[in-house]
This record gives sequence, C-alpha cells and structure tokens, in this order.
Amino acid sequence: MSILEILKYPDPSLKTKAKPVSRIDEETRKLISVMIETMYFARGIGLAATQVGADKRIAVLDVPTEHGTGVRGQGAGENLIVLINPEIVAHEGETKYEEGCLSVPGFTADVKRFATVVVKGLDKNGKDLEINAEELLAIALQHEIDHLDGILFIDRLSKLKRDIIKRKIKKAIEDEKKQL
Ligand code: QAP
Ligand code: CO
Repeated sequence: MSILEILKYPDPSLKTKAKPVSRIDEETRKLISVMIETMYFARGIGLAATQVGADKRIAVLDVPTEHGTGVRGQGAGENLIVLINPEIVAHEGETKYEEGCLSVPGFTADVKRFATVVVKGLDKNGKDLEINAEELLAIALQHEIDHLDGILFIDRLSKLKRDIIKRKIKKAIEDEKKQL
C-alpha cells in the first residue's frame, strides 16, 4: 500500500499542463497503482496525476453507474478506468452538475459541461481505448482531463462565482490555520 498526498488548491502545481506519457514503463505502472490506491483511500471517484504532483497525462476513475462503464476487465473495481493521454474527440449537448474535487475539499459548485463525450486514449497496457460516456462518467472524464490541463472546476465558473468561492476557500484555509 502506498498513498500519495493530494495537492490542494491553491497549490501552484495544480496549474501544470501535464506532459504526454511516451512509454508505459515500470515507473508509469507504479504511479498508476499508487494513484488508484490514493483515489480509493481518499474516497474519490476520479484522480489525475497532476493532483499528486506528477507531470504525466494519466487519470484514474471509478464512477458508480447503473449499467457499468462499458469498459471492463481493466482492474479490480468493475468501473475502474485507467486512462493515459486522454483526449476528447467528440462531444454533444450540455449539462450542469454540482461538482466537487479532492483538491478542493469541502466545496462544490454547479459546473457546465458537455452532456456526452467520446474520449480516446490508452489503457494501462498501452492499448487504444475509446470511451463513449454520458451522465456522471462524461462529467468525471471532462473534470479529470481538465486537471491534466491545469484547470480546476472552480476555473469553469463565471468570474463572479469563481471570486466568491475562491474567497470562501481562502477564508476556510485561514480559519483552519488559526485552529492549530
Ligand atoms: C471528480 O471528484 C468529479 O469535497 C472526482 O470533501 C467531480 O472524487 C467527477 C471528494 C464531480 C464527477 C463529478 C470531494 C471527496 C471527492 C470533497 C471526487 C470531499 C471528499 C471528489
Ligand atoms: Co478534481
């Protein structure tokens, strides 16, 4: 078991645009396995390498769905997805969902996203992967790909809402410091 620290807003490393993985070597495989352990330990449904300070385009997700993800046999969890170098290649519609993030603990906000996405990438073995996603999985994929581009869900809010939530988060961090 190996758990990594999850970086929290306003850590500047969260703004990093992560670099594509060119080779799935031992180091990449190790990173993937600790990311999966870290996501489950933190009770998250998605985690991007950027959130653990790794400059690589890797995301892990385990989104609960009624019908499953359509991507099976990848790992331990029925819905576990390991995505390397993911890209949105098609999208449709628009939806709004109250998102949270392990890097912005305790805060949520309504974020506008594409309703459906087609995401291409590689699985943990370097095999081509294409995911047709809707509902929560579509949202989670967009949220995680954003992380790999250095974007947090709060960056997707209107300037007014963003400024309000950023002020609240900074206030909460200050209050937490005073408690010590
Ligand atoms: C990304 O988010 C996501 O504030 C994954 O106190 C977000 O796992 C996918 C979490 C929205 C789909 C929709 C957040 C846990 C977990 C918190 C997460 C918290 C504890 C967030
Ligand atoms: Co997040």
